[in-house]
Amino acid sequence: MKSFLNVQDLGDLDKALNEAALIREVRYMYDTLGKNKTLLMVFFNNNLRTRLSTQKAAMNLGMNVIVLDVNAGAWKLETERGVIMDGDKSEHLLEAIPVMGSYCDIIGIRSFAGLTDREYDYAETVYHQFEQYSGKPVFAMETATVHPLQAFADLITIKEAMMDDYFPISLKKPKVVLTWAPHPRALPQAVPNSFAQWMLEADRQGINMGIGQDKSGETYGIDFVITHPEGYELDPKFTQGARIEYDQRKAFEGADFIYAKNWSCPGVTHPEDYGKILHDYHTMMHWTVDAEHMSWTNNAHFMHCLPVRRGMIVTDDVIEAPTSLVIPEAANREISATVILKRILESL
Ligand code: AN0
Ligand code: CP
Repeated sequence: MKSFLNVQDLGDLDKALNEAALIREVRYMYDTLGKNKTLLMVFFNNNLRTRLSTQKAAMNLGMNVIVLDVNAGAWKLETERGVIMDGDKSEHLLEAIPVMGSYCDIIGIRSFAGLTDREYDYAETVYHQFEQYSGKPVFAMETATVHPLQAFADLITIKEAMMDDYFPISLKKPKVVLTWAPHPRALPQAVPNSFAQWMLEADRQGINMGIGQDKSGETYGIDFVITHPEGYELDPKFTQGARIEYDQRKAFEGADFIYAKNWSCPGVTHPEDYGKILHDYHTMMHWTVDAEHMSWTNNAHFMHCLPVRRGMIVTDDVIEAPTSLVIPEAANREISATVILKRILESL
């Protein structure tokens, strides 16, 4: 694997999930694979889980790790071509990228959407510049439109929860609901885009989320539903084939997993609204996932990628409930990153 942005880059999801399960059990199985190989992580934005889990994953594989926090002491970087650089930016990304590439073997990139220029964000301009000019394999640690390490960790977490809930045999196809929830600041669409893309691909590939073998095949895959207020439609590039239910209560009925996330307007129907919060969040608090919302479900697990704002996205009791999966999800970021780095190392 030379690039990791979309679920298709990983290929067979059953194989990837089995690899993840193996690494979870025998974490240091490949601890010499990355000997004398260096991972460079480049952060243009804040993070917590991503830095720690990806660094840990690289260490599991015996790699060396260097980190660049672009906003903490590096030269301010220009990203657009054709500009006269007479402002505060001292260096162009087009020189900085090959320089960074010269010190490492693999590059991870965190570069959020600017949320002003839809075309620039959705073209994944910064990621593709790294791909083109670094000469090294690159992977997304949340870029403008995707967060595949998170979505892979979420898929692993759902499968593990299914196996715990229904052990020794699962004949159930899980109903997974992605719900929009209120937030005071405009957030990117990367997490919901990837989550939708991965859930739909898992369904398309008909992967067995439990461990049961139902010959009918009815239990394979995922029953995936998205619910959000009108105007927050995600880009069909990621959601093609998904069921959209504007009535949050109807969407929640019978759900096994509730995946909450805020996102700003993706600008699909109204490009001029791209990156905006469409309604004052005070008027949207009925979308916050609370105990009443969870009572509509099939005793669902609560999920969120974190960081999460309590009282906005979810109430304390729901996130603290034994059915909440937010901590295992974060822990599985180490597993998803180990699988991805292993695949990239194998292709060097
Ligand atoms: C980011 C986002 O919504 O994309 C990162 C999530 C992993 N969240 C915030 O900026 C709060
Ligand atoms: N979920 C996630 O990517 O978290 P951080 O932004 O804290 O890395």
